[in-house]
Amino acid sequence: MSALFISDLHLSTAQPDKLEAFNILLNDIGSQFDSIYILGDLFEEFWVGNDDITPPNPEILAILKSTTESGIKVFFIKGNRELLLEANFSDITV
Ligand SMILES: [Mn+2]
Repeated sequence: MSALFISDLHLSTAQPDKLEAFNILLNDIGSQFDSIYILGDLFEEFWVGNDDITPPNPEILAILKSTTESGIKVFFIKGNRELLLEANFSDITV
């Protein structure tokens, strides 16, 4: 059993290279792990709800979805950027 822990990526459209690195981390390197723990502040902009499709939210959600669909368990602990994130967040990432 192995786990990958990441935190404070603060992903935004201002840093597309970091967004691509996140994709590689989860969907290539992440395949070596049973579970991935995201320990807050995945987003740079404050999370305001599942219906916010402001970039890069759709890209980030697609990365999370493809990771969970591959069978890796992804756990998310809210950071201050995600204070409004609710339990139904998993509805759009699983
Ligand atoms: Mn932070």
